[in-house]
Amino acid sequence: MSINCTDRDSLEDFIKVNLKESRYRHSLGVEDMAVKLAGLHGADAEKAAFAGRYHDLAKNFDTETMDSYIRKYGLSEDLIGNNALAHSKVGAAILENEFGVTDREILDSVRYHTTARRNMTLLDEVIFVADVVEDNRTYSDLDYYQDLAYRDLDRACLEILDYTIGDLTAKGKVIDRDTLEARDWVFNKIKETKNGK
Ligand code: DGI
Ligand code: FE
Ligand code: FE
Repeated sequence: MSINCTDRDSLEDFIKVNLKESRYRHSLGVEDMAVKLAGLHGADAEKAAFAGRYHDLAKNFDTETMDSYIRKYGLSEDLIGNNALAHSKVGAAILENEFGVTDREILDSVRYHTTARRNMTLLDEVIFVADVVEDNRTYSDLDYYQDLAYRDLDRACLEILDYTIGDLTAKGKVIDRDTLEARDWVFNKIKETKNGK
């Protein structure tokens, strides 16, 4: 194991203690899918496994715990009371500050696994997509999105972002700026790649 992490055993205990059973299973599913996507698309499999396994470590915190971490690590006040957006930022802060994870790519892929962002790294894309297409997900189009993820990672990102933006819009929720920027960025990336061929 070449990834810096001061105490892997206690990190493992941390997710076992803090995650619900189904969320723990999802984490193992994201690890497996991230390794698979890394192999298919040329990302670092060891980093993909690590980021996949721990990406949701803060997901099941109660509001009080989440808010105390947001304050402790000086994260944006906008995250207060917003578990959906806060758990990825808090998760990255905990990995860095409490478990000595120093790998920037791993930390960023956890930090942006919910919203995505512009200029995503390959690892960002692997974790963002693996989160949505891992085997324990139960939505009806899962086969379609898995197949797309195996064939074309950028396209999978785009279609997931389009779905998420549509869904949040229908529910009248605020869409994070990073999500909108990610959508434009990957749309243009696909367009430019096609024009280059
Ligand atoms: O933690 P998971 O359930 O595995 O997956 P996730 O980290 O992608 O979280 C999904 C949730 O995040 C889902 O409820 C939609 C929400 N979400 C994603 N992008 C945005 C967002 N919520 C808001 N408000 N704004 C966003 O841009
Ligand atoms: Fe998440
Ligand atoms: Fe997840």
